[in-house]
Amino acid sequence: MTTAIVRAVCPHDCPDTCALLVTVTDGVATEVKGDPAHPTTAGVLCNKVSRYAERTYHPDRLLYPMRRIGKKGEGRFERISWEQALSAIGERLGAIAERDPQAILPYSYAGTMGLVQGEAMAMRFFHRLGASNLERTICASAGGAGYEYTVGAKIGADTEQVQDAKLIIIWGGNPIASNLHLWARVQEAKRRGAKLIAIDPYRSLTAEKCHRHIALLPGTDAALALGVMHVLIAEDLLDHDYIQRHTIGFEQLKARALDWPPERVAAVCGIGAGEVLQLGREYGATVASGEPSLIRLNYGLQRVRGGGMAVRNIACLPALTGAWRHAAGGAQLSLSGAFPVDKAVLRRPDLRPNRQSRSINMSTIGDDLLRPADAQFGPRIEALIVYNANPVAVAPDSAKVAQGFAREDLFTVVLEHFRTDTADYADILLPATTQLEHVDVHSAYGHYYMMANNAAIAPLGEAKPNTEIFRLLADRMGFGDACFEDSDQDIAAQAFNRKDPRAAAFDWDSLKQSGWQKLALPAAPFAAGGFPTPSGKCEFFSARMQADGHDPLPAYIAPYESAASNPALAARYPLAMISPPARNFLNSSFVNVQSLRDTEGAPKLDLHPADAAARGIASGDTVRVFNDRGSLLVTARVSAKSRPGLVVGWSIWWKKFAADGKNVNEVTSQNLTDMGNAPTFYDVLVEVVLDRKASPQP
Ligand SMILES: Nc1nc2c(c(=O)[nH]1)N[C@H]1C(S)=C(S)[C@@H](COP(=O)(O)OP(=O)(O)OC[C@H]3O[C@@H](n4cnc5c(=O)[nH]c(N)nc54)[C@H](O)[C@@H]3O)O[C@H]1N2
Ligand SMILES: Nc1nc2c(c(=O)[nH]1)N[C@H]1C(S)=C(S)[C@@H](COP(=O)(O)OP(=O)(O)OC[C@H]3O[C@@H](n4cnc5c(=O)[nH]c(N)nc54)[C@H](O)[C@@H]3O)O[C@H]1N2
Ligand code: SF4
Ligand SMILES: [Mo]
Repeated sequence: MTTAIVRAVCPHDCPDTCALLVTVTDGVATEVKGDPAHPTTAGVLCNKVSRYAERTYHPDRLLYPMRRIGKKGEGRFERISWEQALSAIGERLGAIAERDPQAILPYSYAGTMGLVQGEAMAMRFFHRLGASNLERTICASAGGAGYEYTVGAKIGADTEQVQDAKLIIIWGGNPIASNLHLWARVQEAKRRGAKLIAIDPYRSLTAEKCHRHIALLPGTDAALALGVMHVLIAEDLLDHDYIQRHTIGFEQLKARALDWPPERVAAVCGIGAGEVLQLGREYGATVASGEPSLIRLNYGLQRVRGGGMAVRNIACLPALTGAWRHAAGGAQLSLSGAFPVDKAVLRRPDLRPNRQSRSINMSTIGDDLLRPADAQFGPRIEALIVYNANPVAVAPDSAKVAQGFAREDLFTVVLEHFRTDTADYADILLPATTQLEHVDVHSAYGHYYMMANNAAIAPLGEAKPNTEIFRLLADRMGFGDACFEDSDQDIAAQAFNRKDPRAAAFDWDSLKQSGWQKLALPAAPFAAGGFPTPSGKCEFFSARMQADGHDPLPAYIAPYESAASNPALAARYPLAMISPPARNFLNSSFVNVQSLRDTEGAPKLDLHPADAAARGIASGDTVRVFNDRGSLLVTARVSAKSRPGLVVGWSIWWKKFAADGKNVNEVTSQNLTDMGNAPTFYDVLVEVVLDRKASPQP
């Protein structure tokens, strides 16, 4: 018996990017643990990835290439050889590309965050082919844009400093479920005397553990941030020296903020004026006390019409109080902007034969698959190659998405581990390797370490890494460029630009031995200003925003769908719905792992007792959630954790595990955010009724 411990990385779309130790006995992965030596992982993994071996050896793993024999969506396939699969794909893509390669669209997101399996070889392939570009907006592009306009780049407080903060505002995030290793540091800060405040329409697991919870209406965070500015300015709780040295536009911001007294803010946010005042005062008190305050702003607040502006407003706050002076202070959204990823070398956009090719937004794939060719849109989408993503379950306005995927004339290839809702629509289904079976290198968005993933076991069945599949396809298409010869190790070695001083120490051969290496960064990134904006300052007034057609100052943009912004719609659909991820799933990944699905039970909807009573609904009842876009059945859970008027549909279930074959994205819309062209998953009005047929009779 031979046993080895292999250094690996969690590949999932989670800020924590944990360092893994995989125990391999006689070629079989027997245990996946968190590395105790990695500073943020600290030997702990979440429930989901502790089950990574169970997921990898799952009896439903796709092990062979397959061809569809049933109707699209039915999920009936027959086994074929790799040779047959590659020929079929090569012939079809070749024929389409001859007419117009832009009729081919890649569709991928963050099934793996690895720089090798995520983007490198695939992007080289699609660039060389001249395919349409995919605008990857489904998660974070609204807030990313708002933060970058204001602060300059996605850089912020280092997670390793968080235990020293004295005031922590968890704004639109649920770290107990979605960012466990940050939460561990927040708890340590609490033990050391920090005050915790949660801002969230729902009393989440995290909000329950904070000292205070401000349960505002969804989509109103921008107004609350304006209210905080108002209090800071009216009560002179400002770091004048920091403002003068390191910001621009303070006088204009001041004039704007004075329009937002606590009473006005309270009316918009559906909270008390006293709550606005108290938040402003508590935040401002750190100026006089000289203690670090940290805002962890997250994704929950971005998935609404004004999501970009909300993040922008909040990102102004630490510059007003000088919180950036402290290593444990300032703000944290995503830290990905600190990694000098060598995108041009990894993705090779220079290979593109057609310099100006169109972009298709992944968040409107429902409409775009159904769109005919025209002068503005260009050719109809004729082929779709899906990898690292499950759009039939995760993209908004799902009835349209499914209708598009069902098009008989659409040629669909899906690279997957499992027969997901999307895989069911594939013409050709290809088996991909998991993180235990391939090599990768990772950046992170919740810490500052470059991370290496070694292959722990041989590929199962005939599964191949994404890279190898695109290498073989490049060969079929006759692409002779040398970059298609690069091995996965070669690509990993190209990941970070060593000319950038932050990654000067990057060396793949040593990284794969050690497992991780921290970027060279100052402890407090903006203590002495140096914001990577055009002005070099934190931009309260943003000329770039003005040029891009936005209000250059902090502003409030109301949701598309709310009682205040669309009373006619609210009369028919009075409940606001949000659909954050269930703790035991990772987006739609792990929903098919029995032990985790058992923990979640069935698709659930939380609603407030008053809303339940008005509809004759009790916990455990089957209810129908609907609006003009669609409807789905879920199990009601009556709970005062939801504010009145708010329902929470825990996500992201595979449709095929639901009684009616539907999930929450039946009712979400393809409306886009103010910035970043992102989806508005949490900007949705619905009605909920008891489903008498399906509910237990009293
Ligand atoms: N267990 C688990 N972890 C995950 C994921 C997962 O699916 N499961 N997904 C990963 C991914 S891809 C992402 S993007 C992140 C997402 O993780 P988070 O950033 O934590 O975001 P969400 O889970 O969308 O929502 C977090 C909180 O925002 C609240 N919220 C909803 N609307 C609003 C609003 O308008 N304003 C405010 N202030 N709060 C609001 C919700 O009630 C919820 O409690 O988590 C990652 N980690
Ligand atoms: N209603 C609602 N919808 C949402 C959200 C929400 O909060 N509410 N959240 C949104 C957010 S934040 C996000 S990020 C998106 C997430 O959307 P996706 O990025 O599509 O995430 P997953 O659903 O986890 O699907 C990833 C798929 O990639 C596959 N995969 C993993 N590794 C590999 C690999 O190495 N090779 C190949 N070929 N495949 C692999 C997995 O098996 C999985 O099926 O969903 C969005 N949708
Ligand atoms: S999903 Fe997040 S918390 Fe869980 S192991 Fe992966 S990186 Fe760590
Ligand atoms: Mo996400």
